[in-house]
Amino acid sequence: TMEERTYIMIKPDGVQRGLVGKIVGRFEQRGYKLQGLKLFQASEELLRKHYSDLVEKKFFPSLLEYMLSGPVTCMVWEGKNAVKMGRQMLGATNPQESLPGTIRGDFSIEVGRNICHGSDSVENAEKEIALWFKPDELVEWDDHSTAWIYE
Ligand code: DAT
Ligand code: MG
Repeated sequence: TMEERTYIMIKPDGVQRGLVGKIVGRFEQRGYKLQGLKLFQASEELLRKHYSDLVEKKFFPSLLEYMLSGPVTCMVWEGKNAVKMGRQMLGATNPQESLPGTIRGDFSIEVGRNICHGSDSVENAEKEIALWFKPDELVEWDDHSTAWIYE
């Protein structure tokens, strides 16, 4: 449905490399609606929850160090098929397999510096939004371009 939401996060490398505006712009220009946006320094506790399915992986310590190395940019984007389209816009997890035209395919080379995160299911999107945002940080608003984006 049009109300589907996804959690997209620009990782510390994306922030440090000055890619926040470009990445926000891609979701805006596609027609997704911004519901929340903040620059945020993650904590280890939060990242252990966010990546709870990966804590046993051998790359987890380096993933944790990377994600703690500087601020991230947290976003909620809303629109038709936001979760699936969001993943498509990010590109494959490993930038060596990400197609040109995707965010990872255009801006990154290695899996350990892959610029961005996107929820992988509607259920996980709602969990991640609740994990990274307080309810009053999300805004309900009328987007007047909706009628020009959806038929
Ligand atoms: P995604 O970020 O595409 O959802 P994921 O949830 O499987 O991928 O993994 C989360 C992050 O962990 C990923 O963006 C980069 C890192 N990662 C995943 N697999 C890795 C690997 N084999 N080696 C190093 N880092 C990896
Ligand atoms: Mg994932």
